[in-house]
Amino acid sequence: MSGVIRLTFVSTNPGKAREVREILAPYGIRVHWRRRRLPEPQADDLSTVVRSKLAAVKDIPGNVLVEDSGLFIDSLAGFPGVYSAHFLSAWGFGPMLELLRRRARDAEFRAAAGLRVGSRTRIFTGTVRGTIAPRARGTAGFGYDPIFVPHGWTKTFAQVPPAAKNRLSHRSRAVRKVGEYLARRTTTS
Ligand code: ITT
Repeated sequence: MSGVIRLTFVSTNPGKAREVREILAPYGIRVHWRRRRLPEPQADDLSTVVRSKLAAVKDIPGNVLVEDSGLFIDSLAGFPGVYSAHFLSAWGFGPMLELLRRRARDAEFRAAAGLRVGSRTRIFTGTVRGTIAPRARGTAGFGYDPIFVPHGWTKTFAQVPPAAKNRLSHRSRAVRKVGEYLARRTTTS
């Protein structure tokens, strides 16, 4: 069977929504962004937060996607991790760059995407490793993109076009699994 697959992505973050839409387009999936703040429990792993987000979108019909993500810095024991959004809006890049002047700069972005199709829910994850730049560079993207340099690159995520980030980002690795899963379900049903 061919045709468009429709999916509602629930998030407050327009940058995430733009990326999810672009990543899923090649699978014939049309993404409708619904802006809604979802409860985030105190938890140190993304999947727990995603399960809670999924529980809060039960009223939305059809295929529904939620996502939780963060920047985990090795030498800071994974901080800011699940607190990434809050830490950045409260403090900006300054304190983190200061802390890393004397520490190792290795880090990873992680994403967990939670999908509900009918009565089934599935969680797909993705990561990308890199280093934290000494200062912010670039204006593309959102969040920590100006300070994250993926392994093998010299530029930050904020210095490249969206398509380049989407080729290897944590979000693209998680969300492409969503695309493959939905496309497979549609062709086999
Ligand atoms: P939701 O409504 O979807 O929860 P949010 O922005 O609050 O939107 P999270 O709670 O998942 O999302 O926090 C993720 C934060 O991690 C995000 O706000 C950024 O600060 C950071 N982050 C995650 N992915 C990123 C990316 O691809 N580039 C830059 N920063 C990212």
